[in-house]
Amino acid sequence: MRNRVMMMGPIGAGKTTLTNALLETESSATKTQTLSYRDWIVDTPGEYMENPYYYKTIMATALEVTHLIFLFDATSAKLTFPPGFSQGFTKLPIGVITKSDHPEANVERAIRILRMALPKGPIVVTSAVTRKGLEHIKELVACSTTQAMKDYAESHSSEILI
Ligand SMILES: Nc1nc2c(ncn2[C@@H]2O[C@H](COP(=O)(O)OP(=O)(O)O)[C@@H](O)[C@H]2O)c(=O)[nH]1
Ligand SMILES: [Mg+2]
Repeated sequence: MRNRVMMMGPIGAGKTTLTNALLETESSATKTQTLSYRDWIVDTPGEYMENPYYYKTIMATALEVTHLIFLFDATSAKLTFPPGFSQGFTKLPIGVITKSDHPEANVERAIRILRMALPKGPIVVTSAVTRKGLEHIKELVACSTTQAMKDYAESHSSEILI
């Protein structure tokens, strides 16, 4: 299977904006109403994360991808994922902090909070505005094993790839 990723995160976390930035497309970031398959990315409506009614859909769709991106908004102080959430999936996890350019961003706090949901796996600090971190996401999705992701993260370790 060609490597593909599903975006997971609450409403407003920046899933659609990040998808557009990664694909360099201009699909309007109007509210995402349904699963949206776009090239190597599956964008999800935030409702899927916030309403247990959709958990089955999330689990079924996760089977179709190789990687899961868990997004966390750098301006937020509240984790919406359950602790250890990423470990409930057998797919390669990538944590992504969004909106690091925002004046109210607190990147250190965001990393600390997201780590609770993602005990293992790389965390990339990004901005769809400045395009910070986007190359790291593409490289990590190109990795097909946990070890390859770990090697990439270690060899490119910085304040934006943890
Ligand atoms: N400053 C800033 N704002 C962002 C960034 N990414 C998303 N946003 C804003 O956050 C809001 C929600 O984004 P959206 O992609 O629709 O979130 P979604 O519900 O997770 O798909 C929009 O107003 C975006 O413009 C970013 O990197 N920086
Ligand atoms: Mg959306």
